[in-house]
Amino acid sequence: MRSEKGLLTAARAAADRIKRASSVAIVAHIDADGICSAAIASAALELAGIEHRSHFLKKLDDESVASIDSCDAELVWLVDLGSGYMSRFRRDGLVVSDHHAVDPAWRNGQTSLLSFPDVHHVNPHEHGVDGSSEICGAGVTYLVARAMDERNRQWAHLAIVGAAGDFQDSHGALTGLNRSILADAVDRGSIEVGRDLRIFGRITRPLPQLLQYCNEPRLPGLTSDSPACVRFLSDRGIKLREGSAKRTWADLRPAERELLTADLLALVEGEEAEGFLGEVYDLPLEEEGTELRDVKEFATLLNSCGRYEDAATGVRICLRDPRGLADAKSNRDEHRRQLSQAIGMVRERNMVQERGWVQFFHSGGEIRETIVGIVAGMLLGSDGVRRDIPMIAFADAGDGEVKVSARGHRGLVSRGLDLAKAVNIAAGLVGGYGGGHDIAAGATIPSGSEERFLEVMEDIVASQLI
Ligand SMILES: [Mn+2]
Repeated sequence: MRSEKGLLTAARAAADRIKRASSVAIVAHIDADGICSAAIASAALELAGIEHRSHFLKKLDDESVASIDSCDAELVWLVDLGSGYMSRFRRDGLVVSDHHAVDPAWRNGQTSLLSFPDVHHVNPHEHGVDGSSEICGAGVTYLVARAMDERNRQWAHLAIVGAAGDFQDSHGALTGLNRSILADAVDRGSIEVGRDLRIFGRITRPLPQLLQYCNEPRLPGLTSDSPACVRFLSDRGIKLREGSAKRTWADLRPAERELLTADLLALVEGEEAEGFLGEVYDLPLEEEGTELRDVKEFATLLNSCGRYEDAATGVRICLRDPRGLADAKSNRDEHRRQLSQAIGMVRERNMVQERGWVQFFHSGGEIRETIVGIVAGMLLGSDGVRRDIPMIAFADAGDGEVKVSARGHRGLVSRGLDLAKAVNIAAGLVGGYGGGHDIAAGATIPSGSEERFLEVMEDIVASQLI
């Protein structure tokens, strides 16, 4: 049964426990939501005067569970991860604020954790609240922080950045508990809600590039075609520069924005148009003209920090360290350079192979496993690469394991594609594990099982799309 009250009660109990801690180790996931979660947790502990440090993990596994068990901090606070492993921890002094699916062994009460009474688990699924769509890890962590001290309401906007990072706004607006957290942020003046095209790069991308790189949804005749984008804008009398500065979507006058919005909406058809026009979330307290002014751009910046093992810089940005952004930018430039190099390599060597219902490439050890999924997504539907079937990418992950990334798009999802389900089943059948979202999923499988994995994926994807 749905009980937001139950969730808030669990958050309150966790908050009371944290406030009694002498030292806390925060352990977070490295994506945007995890970084926002860690920032909220660390700000709350700072305010409470509790000694703390943060650690970031790509994923939980036996090794990280063991290091959490043996961690010498008095309390370990896991944020945006942990729920799926509840039955495997063996320690007292544990708080988990997470929104992922809960370990069924723990739910059934078959856990040794029952013999560790000092454990607090705050998770929406335990209270009938949907953790995949209506609250993220940073949101749950925010509920705990707010219960620790009302002044932590100042970080409500970070919970919204986390939600955007986890695609919880992808249908055009936030829903459920995210909306009440949004109200906290609006109330504090840290977020302004607007209605606009939800096109990535509204604040920082020059107009032609904004259109050229628009991938969700693709703009027929514009995406990936730079001269066409310039023509499209000049045909409509839109100036590309103001003095020497390149104009962005945010610089458009209202009449220009209305004109472009109408013409761009007319280009996009059917299911791909869903959520294209909707709510946008601006961050008026952040530095003007930077990606920190838009939740999507903010989340993307944090993701790029995480991918380059610099989540700590992401936390500094969240907490408004004035030098954080410059440091993150140099990381991000490196990230872009590696992406374009990787895409160039896959294209030049014709590495993409088509099968009936999936296409794939195997990058071996040549593309970092942390970016191979983005490469797969960017290739999907680009020149000469099919868009009617999902893309699967393999990258060696060391230790006899291969990292798998599968990418679709909204059009395929609305036809029934569910990559999380497909990847989870296929990985399980070849001795690996995986999951994710319907539109994007990942797995780790044993080296040498790629062919078998592809066969299973093909069967499942076929049954989803037929
Ligand atoms: Mn998350």
